[in-house]
Amino acid sequence: MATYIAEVRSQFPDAPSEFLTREDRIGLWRAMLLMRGIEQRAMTLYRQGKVPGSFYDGFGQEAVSAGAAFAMGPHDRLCVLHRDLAAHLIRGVAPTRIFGQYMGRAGGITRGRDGNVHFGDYRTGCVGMVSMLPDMMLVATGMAMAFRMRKERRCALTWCGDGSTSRGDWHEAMNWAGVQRLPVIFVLENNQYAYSTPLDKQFAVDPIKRAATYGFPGISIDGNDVEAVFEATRQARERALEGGGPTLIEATTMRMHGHAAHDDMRYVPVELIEQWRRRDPIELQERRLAEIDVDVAAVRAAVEVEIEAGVREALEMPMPDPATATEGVFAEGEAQELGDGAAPWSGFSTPLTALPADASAPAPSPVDDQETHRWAS
Ligand SMILES: Cc1ncc(C[n+]2csc(CCOP(=O)(O)OP(=O)(O)O)c2C)c(N)n1
Ligand SMILES: [Mg+2]
Repeated sequence: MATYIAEVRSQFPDAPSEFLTREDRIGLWRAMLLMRGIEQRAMTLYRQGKVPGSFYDGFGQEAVSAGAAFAMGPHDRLCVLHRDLAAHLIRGVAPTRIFGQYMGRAGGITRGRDGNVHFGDYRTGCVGMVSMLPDMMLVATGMAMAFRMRKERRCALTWCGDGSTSRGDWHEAMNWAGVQRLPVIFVLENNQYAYSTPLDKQFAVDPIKRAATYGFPGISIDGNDVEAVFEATRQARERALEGGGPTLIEATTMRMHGHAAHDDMRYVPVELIEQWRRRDPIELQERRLAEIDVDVAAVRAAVEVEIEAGVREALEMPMPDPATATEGVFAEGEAQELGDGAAPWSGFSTPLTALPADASAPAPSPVDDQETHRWAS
């Protein structure tokens, strides 16, 4: 295991992406801080009995969802999994609605219909995950297929876990995406465990090697380096939009907490946790920002204020009216299209001329120009 971490690390320089401005780098850190702070606060609410069911978090894995979501354009589609809260935050979901969701309140995203992990706000272009893993691999592949058929210049992305790579639907999605050269990105969140199953009992061959057998590239990156995750996703998206087909990105990280709140993870060696604690993704990015004289304490303080305000507002939300329990469970009326999510990366919000002088840089797609996401014919 130690060798594996060293191998992954050696591929990455200190500043892996030249496409990030100072503000972008702060934005990435802020999203990770928000995710960790919200989940820590929500764990307290869970222990106080205010969050029903169980509680899943992505402590230590914040860079995987933050880095990948940040690289996606407003018209792109994201399938967000149970350890990827930063993606929802980056796409524009307010912390208060997330707390409301966790506590089953009427003001939560599903208005009290579901809890901690199964939600998506359609207005942000994010699809709520279904519980059967890894079915979102197929959903993302299907959306990419729709983009191709409608000649839209868009890309789909889904995260998936190491455990899900053993399921047939994972292979079906990989195969079809490869055969059709679809604009889809699979981010394999390799956090060393699937519940209590470690990697060496999950697969005999690193799943990243399987990408080649389906006809597209697979790359391994340091999943605790948010800028490396951003850059790998940015490149994969650029390839996908140019017709180059899918990419499998393996982001290697560690599940630092139990599978969920009920799991004391006594099956995980303590040394492994300690080893990864020294590589905390938030501390890594904080060191980078401190080197470029960012006032990290001020950013931390602002995030804390935002989280506390979010909790306060969510606690004031009413519980849903039981009489409405069957509303919104099945589709009613006209189908609602997914919306376009926030895409805070400066590569999408500044004109092309302001980007680094690189002929291969992707053309930014202004949010308000509906025609820009059409494929050039
Ligand atoms: C088909 C299926 N089997 C079992 C489960 C129950 N389950 C939920 S999460 C999980 C572990 C998944 O591990 P992994 O894919 O590595 O993701 P991680 O939780 O580590 O992020 C399991 C077994 C499920 N959701 N779907
Ligand atoms: Mg896992």
